[in-house]
Amino acid sequence: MIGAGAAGLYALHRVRGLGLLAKVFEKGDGVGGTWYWNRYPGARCDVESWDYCYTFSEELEQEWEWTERFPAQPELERYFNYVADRFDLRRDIEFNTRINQARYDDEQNRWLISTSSGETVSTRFLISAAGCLSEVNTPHFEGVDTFAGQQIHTARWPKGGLDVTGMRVGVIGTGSTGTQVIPQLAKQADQLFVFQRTAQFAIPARNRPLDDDTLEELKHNYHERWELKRSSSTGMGRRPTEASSALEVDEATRNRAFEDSWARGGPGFARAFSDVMTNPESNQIASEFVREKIREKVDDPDVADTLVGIDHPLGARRLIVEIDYFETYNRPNVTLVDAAADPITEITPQGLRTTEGSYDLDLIVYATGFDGMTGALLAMDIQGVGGLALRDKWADGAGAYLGLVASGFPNLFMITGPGSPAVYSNVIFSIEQHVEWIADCLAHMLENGLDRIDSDPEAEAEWTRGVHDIAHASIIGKTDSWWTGSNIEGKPKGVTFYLGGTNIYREICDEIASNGYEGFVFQPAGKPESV
Ligand code: NA7
Repeated sequence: MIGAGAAGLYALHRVRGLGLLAKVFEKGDGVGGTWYWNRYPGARCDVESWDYCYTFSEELEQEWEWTERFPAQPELERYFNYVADRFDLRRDIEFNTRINQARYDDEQNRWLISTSSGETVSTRFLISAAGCLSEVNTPHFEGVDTFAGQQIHTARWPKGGLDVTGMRVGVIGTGSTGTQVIPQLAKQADQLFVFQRTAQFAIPARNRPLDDDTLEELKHNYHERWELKRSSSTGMGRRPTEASSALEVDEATRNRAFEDSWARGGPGFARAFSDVMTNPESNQIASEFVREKIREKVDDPDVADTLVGIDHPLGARRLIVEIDYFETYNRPNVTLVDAAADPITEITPQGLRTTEGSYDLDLIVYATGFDGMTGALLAMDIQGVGGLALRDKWADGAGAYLGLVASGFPNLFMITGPGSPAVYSNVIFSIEQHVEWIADCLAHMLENGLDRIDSDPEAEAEWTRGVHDIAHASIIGKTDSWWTGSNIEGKPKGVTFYLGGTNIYREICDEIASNGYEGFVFQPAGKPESV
């Protein structure tokens, strides 16, 4: 298995349960994946703690006590460490080890894996739990190597922290990460310059500590919440609301609903009405509401204009959940630079230059995101049948049947791979669904003497077409962002995750399995196992 984040930990647990020998290779020196790497100040999950956790063990849910509505990185890292110990997972994880190459050997029907420690490992099955947001994107600027100060990507923040007291700091990027790190750095830095290329919608988190009553209710409602997660289209354990169209109600009613949703905070803002994500007129009304709220928070009207100069519909990019972000621009030590109107041209020994200005800096922080969905897989040299490189197979766009197995890459299961709901869902719940489906599939193979699974190219092509068709019909498919791969130069553009809903996706996966794994091709065990 590749990676000891949320997916790798659970996959190890389940695969062990089948009586198979398993080993996880993890490039970091600890567990937690995203929550191991992203330790920048302010790093916090934007899914509520009671949703962003495993459900496979009721004992685990009953034992673990979340402290906040939106858990911060240290708490999440503690959680994954707790899980690793609770299920005795560490003994089968090789830390500080990156998989450089995985090559399928047709003759032996085995994957031959080369690791950064020089080891070569042969395995029948390979499970990628490499993550959808783990390959860092650091854009290349002219002169980057000449900078005399320090440069750091947010996902590579040092474990011991970084004291920026008295520093002149530049932050590039105002996505979810930039929005979290900026208010924290502003408190310490002497001067903070924020380079914003695309203004974005952000909703207040209204984070809060969880009191005893809430915790007790959460534990008490474990089964109900699990059912709700399964039946919801995003894997969240919320009770469905009877929202109407934003156009069906009068203005006062509409405003009240938006105000209520705004007061509740969190990523569910758009659910105030049923059609914010589908009807451009409703979306426009919601967007204006948010713009106005942002304007109210910012003292300088010019700065406010730059922050609300948003060029896409609300929800077309991942909706940001913020804490004190917009208020940060009222601080005297914070300057917002409109990097769309005045783009960054180069890094200099002293700092950073834009078309119209130059900024002397001690530290440049890249909150510039990730090569999402496929980046981590393609960072490895993965070769399938006949030496076909995964990079070549996906040169014009990534896809895998159900997002689980890419044809020509037998016995390689991809947890939250391209073609599955992955990042457009409560990802940890999607991870559980994938791991359970894979474990059932492996059990089926073991019981039936099958030792090779591949996907049928036609079934894969049809599935991938369906994924694209749904994306084309949605506002997400029409707006550039990491969701469409357009943040990475040379990457084929397009949404690679399934937007049809996690509940429907689960039904399809289960139906395919119960129909004898339609669209997959198995081969009976033939040759004796090589050691
Ligand atoms: P994002 O959402 O991809 O944001 C990256 C930010 O970096 C975004 O504001 C980008 O501007 C900016 N960026 C990237 N390259 C450049 C260059 N060359 N110049 C200026 N600005 C640049 O990554 P995050 O880490 O914030 O969030 C990723 C996900 O993690 C998030 O959606 C959650 O799911 C958790 P752009 O918008 O491209 O103009």
